[in-house]
Amino acid sequence: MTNNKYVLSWIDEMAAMTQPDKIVWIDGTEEQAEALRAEACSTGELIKLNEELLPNCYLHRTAVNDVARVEGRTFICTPTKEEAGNINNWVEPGEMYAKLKKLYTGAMKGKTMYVIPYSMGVVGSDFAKIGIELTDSIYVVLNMLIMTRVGKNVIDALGDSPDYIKGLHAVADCDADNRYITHFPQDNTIMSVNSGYGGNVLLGKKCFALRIASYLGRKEGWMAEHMLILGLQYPCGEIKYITAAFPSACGKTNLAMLIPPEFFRKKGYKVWTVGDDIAWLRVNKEDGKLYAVNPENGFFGVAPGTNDKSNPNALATTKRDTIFTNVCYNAKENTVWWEGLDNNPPKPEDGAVNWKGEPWDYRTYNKADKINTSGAHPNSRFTASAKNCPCLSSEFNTLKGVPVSAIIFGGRRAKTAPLVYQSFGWQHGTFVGSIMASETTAAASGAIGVVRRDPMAMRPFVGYNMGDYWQHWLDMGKKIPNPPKIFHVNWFRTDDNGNFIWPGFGDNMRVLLWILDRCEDKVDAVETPIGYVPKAEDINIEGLDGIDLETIRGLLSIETASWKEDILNILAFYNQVGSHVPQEMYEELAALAARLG
Ligand code: GTP
Ligand code: SPV
Ligand code: MN
Repeated sequence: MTNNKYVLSWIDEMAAMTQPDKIVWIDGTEEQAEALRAEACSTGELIKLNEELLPNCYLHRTAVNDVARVEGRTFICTPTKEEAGNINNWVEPGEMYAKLKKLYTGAMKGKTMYVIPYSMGVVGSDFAKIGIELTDSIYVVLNMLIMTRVGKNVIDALGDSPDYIKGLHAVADCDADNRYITHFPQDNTIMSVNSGYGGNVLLGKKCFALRIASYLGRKEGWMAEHMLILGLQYPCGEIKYITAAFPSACGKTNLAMLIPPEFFRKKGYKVWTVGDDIAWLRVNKEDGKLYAVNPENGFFGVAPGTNDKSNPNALATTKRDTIFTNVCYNAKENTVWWEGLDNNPPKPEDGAVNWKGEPWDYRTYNKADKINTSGAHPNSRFTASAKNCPCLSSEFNTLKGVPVSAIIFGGRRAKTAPLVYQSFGWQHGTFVGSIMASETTAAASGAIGVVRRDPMAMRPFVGYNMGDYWQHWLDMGKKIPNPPKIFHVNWFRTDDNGNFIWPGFGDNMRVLLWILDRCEDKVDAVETPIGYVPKAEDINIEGLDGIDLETIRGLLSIETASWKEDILNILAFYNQVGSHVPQEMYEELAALAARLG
């Protein structure tokens, strides 16, 4: 497939270590993909689903101990610990390479090594970057075929250049105690071993497009962020673009595919999806604005909670050509199900099988112990092709990106954070991003529902020192002549009974409209210690049942006491991030404390 000596010698070296029986290049053709699907079905790695109801769809189950990203086993291996910073796990590269060598040696014996040449971003765009993933998993190959752009044209675009990201993945024994997700930014290298779960093994995604790319972005003057990208179309036809960073399983896919409430839909408002998880951002020289592309080619979305009402666009996207991972199986129908899809779970007599592959009785479901009693794992996912998304933006394959009017940060916070507020400017907006906090979710292994700091929703994904990352945000602000405005939202405020107050989903459109009006100075706001907050009557609640002006006032209220309490937490977090925290961040914190009194 290539004469590129850098590629060939690296593959030789990796094959000598892992010792596969054979090496197969992935060429991106449908014939090859189909043969691999058939092979995976013959070994039980995939189950082919009902061709009439779910054409070209498959079910896969990962090992029970391997269902989410493992942040505790994810490492940034820079020459010094200081470069990786205090928030990342760090091991010196030589030591990590030695440790990994033992785990990889002979790991592909009796197996095939697949070589996947892929591009993050449209081949030929200034944004695009090339990677090659070596893997012994057909599941990984088939997911990468959906999530990235794979094929001969990628290898042709690389030519004889050494400029690509090397990725080595082996499932090995899937031993959780020897699971390592490692990054060597200085070597453009990713090595992943002993896992078969999405974010740990689809190396183009979090490993490359966020951790390695954030490192490259700092070096080269651009940004890689955990952000969705959407276009909001007004009745006049004009489209404005927004990016939003929410932590894992906090609503990016849902917001990106939003369907406006009927009242707005009838007037001609529409939302188009450019991306649901990752944005690469560059300054456009012509108009001085920040432009965004989605480097991915598909969606690796959370299944539970996805239904006809919450996200019909995502549901429609998964109706063909989709790989489902760790969802519930209906053997009678040969279909899949998950909690929150509908009120009709497969019954034992339908041959219901849970995400672990065991017979399942829906009547045993216990909200307090979802992992052991639900049909689908809380972090079960669909891998679906962007081209099947009914609301895919016509700019999805744009070479130059879409101009960003607003950047939104947000988290899952039962208290403290109001429905929406606007920062005072780029520097204060960077501060707002740096102090983000959110309840942890099932997307990463570990406790769920614990509030932690998750700056810019990038805590698990910055490939270098968090303090330097904040400095990069400040530096970028100075390089963007017409920067986007920066906002913060919280869809997850709860009442005294623990129920969400804001209806969320499609109704989030109402908040987006206020945000875009602010970008154009079309609406006033109230200046508060934390930023600009809407006047309650400026959030359009027409056609919204059960929510009145008083509820909106409550959602927008600022609990001064809990903000004051947070100041010390933020200070402690900054001290933990350490000596690289920019002085400006401490100044913003002091200014916030002063405004709160
Ligand atoms: P990753 O793919 O892990 O990065 O997650 P994501 O940010 O794309 O999260 P996603 O949109 O898949 O949402 C995850 C969960 O949040 C699902 O269970 C949704 O039902 C729920 N959710 C999304 N939007 C809202 C909202 O506006 N309100 C409420 N209450 N829940 C929401
Ligand atoms: C996330 O956890 O933020 C995801 C899923 O988008 S994974 O690809 O597993 O990282
Ligand atoms: Mn994500």
